[in-house]
Amino acid sequence: VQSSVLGFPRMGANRELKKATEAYWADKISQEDLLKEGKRLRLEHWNIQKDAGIDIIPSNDFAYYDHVLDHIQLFGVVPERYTKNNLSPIDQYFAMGRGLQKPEQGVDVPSLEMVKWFDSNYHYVKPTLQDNQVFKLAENPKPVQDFKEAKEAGITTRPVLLGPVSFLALGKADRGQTIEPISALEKLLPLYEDLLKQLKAAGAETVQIDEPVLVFDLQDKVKNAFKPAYEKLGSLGDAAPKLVVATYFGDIVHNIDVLKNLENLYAIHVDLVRNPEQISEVIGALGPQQVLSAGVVDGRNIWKTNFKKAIELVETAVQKLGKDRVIVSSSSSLLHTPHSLDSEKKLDAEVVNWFSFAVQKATEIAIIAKAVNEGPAAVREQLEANAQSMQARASSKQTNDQAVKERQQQVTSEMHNRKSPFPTRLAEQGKTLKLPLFPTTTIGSFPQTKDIRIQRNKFTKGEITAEEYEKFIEKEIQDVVKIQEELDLDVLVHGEPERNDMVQYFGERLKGYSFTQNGWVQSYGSRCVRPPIVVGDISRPAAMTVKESKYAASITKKPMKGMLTGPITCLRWSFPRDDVHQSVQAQQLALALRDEVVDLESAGVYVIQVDEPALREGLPLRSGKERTDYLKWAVDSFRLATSGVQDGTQIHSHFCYSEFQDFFYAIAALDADVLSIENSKSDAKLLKVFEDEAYPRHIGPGVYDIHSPRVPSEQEIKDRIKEMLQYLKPEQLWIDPDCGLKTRQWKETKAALTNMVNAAKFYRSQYS
Ligand code: THG
Ligand code: ZN
Repeated sequence: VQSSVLGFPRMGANRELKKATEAYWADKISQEDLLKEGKRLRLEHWNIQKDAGIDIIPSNDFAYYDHVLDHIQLFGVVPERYTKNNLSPIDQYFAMGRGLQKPEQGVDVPSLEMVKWFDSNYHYVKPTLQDNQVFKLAENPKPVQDFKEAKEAGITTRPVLLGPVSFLALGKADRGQTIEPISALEKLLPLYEDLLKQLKAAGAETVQIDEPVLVFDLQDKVKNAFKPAYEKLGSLGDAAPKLVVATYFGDIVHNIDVLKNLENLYAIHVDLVRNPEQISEVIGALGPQQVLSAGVVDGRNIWKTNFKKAIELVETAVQKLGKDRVIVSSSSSLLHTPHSLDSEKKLDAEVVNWFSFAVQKATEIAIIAKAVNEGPAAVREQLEANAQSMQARASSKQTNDQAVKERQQQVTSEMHNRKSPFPTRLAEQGKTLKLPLFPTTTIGSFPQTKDIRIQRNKFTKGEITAEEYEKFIEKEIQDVVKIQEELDLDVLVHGEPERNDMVQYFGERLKGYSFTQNGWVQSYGSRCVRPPIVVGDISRPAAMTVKESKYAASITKKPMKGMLTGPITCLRWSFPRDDVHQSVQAQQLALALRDEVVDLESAGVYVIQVDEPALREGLPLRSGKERTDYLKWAVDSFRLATSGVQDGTQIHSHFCYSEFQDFFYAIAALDADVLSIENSKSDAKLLKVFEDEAYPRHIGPGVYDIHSPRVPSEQEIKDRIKEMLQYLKPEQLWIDPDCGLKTRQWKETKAALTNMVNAAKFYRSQYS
């Protein structure tokens, strides 16, 4: 068997790529310097994999912003608004990724749309097609360049391409266009043929073509597109490299028929971490020569691979296919894991022995391949150490907390319900909160100024004392409360100056969690997150947010809103455990948050917002039992977290997206008293579902877009409210921005909120 990696993280051990791209954007380094840094990182990452003993090393997995965006440029799927200013290729590329405003040169283009990559926390740029889309292969295409670059360094790589069906199926028609992307397949295929020939001419023997959409339930026209497309690409024979079609993040059994009889495909890669059981059907579908690439090392999580299980799985394939027809691989690209454990100096010695980041995973893959090739004796030491680590983790005190397990057994169905139905609660809340019609609020965070980040860093490094830091935070809260009172907002927030990231902050305060120093994972473009790691049963040793919220409530007469991240979002934006079901972890988080909610209430905070922006993206990729099960336990965990309070306490939740069509029942089932949702960029018609379904509770659809510094006028906001009132009852409507204000500056924030409050007051006077 050979060993392979489907893709490697791009940022570098210390986020060098982030630093270089941001420096380039800020005109601090030249384009040449940026490209040089990219080249250095690619070489470093190839060498890491080579040294780990990987036989098949990927190229073209590197991207300066996003690999889908690379393909957008590679095939010339560039809308005219980005071509007309004669930008250099890389500036055009970044303009599509992040927009470009250069008023002095008359350039002002927004970015292309960015969306979540399958069910991960990575975002890709959506291919955006025109009705008369013309494709054009870039000169000196990047996949060929990168292949040659590696070859010059003495490494023959396997280039990675996003396959034509996935590239189109993941795209959309440009604004005002009606094209169905997949209908352009025939026009696109010749470019793939050309590209494959160029790769072959450069010396590539195999190419990895990713077709991850095969894990979805596919529309017929997409599904039917596969066979002819790959018959065509496969028919190039020796003029092209051999094709490895890669799928990940799910099983492909329901779509396996499209791969059957495609004898010209050299290999099929499947994710055997998510769906080990698909192995027999996939093997059964292979032709007599075809190779199975077995993804047995998790590309989406940080746990050490269980060598015994992985080797057994690979052996199953070897028994049926022979060693020559099996490749050992990562389940998906390692993009979703942090770079290396080597830079973690502060991790608990016990748990660090359970983890494996990208660099370590490459070594694991090589060891598994060696064990299969040469027999277990060849790697006895590694196998023994691995078995010990597995054993230690399973029986560790940090993994197992009896008290948490017992508490979970005592969870009853009543604990998922508020004391009274909404009308009763509303009446009580009216007494406690005394809010006007069209109440105004914000989503929670206020601008995270440079000063806040500096002070937090100083505190983390021990340069200021806890008391000094606390004083600083109190002062920030005072300022934010005062500003909100001056703006005359109705429900205030403390502004979250003490928080880094909405998930990391809670991870750092919960037992059962571990967090890294340098475990960065790319989220989009140059932006990274450091997901905390669920290592064991979760509980709350002490209140997490009460001090700040209580203080904030104590310095104002207006209602103060407490701010928490919901159980599903905490779980999905962490690295979860792989040894217990996610529903169990969600319930543990819910119980911890339930205590926090009740403590906030006891501290005099009678409005509590529990954010669940990741609820929607956690929806399993295919419809069916898994999805219905998820919705049940996800909704239950939110309800468990929020149902411990009295009727007079108002529960809010916030959602950063507006596709409610297929998801409405889950949102309604949360039973939150007030929902705030992102709506400012979408058609107000989307709110119709609330009317159609007679949604009885309160809703604050964002009245302006916080993602841009632009200040909306009072009139614009009034117009927006007017549209909303077509679908929502006046007594149901809250007035708030689209999302948190953390990334904004104070100047535009105050101006926008002033206009927002005035617009609310206008309608208040109209309706009272
Ligand atoms: N937190 C986490 N995951 C997320 C979001 C989040 N996933 C979805 C969405 N929000 C992604 N958005 C962002 C926005 C900003 C940043 C990262 C993801 C960001 N990161 C800083 C950077 O890369 O410079 C690092 C932040 C830090 O210092 O902690 O700005 O909100 N978990
Ligand atoms: Zn939001």
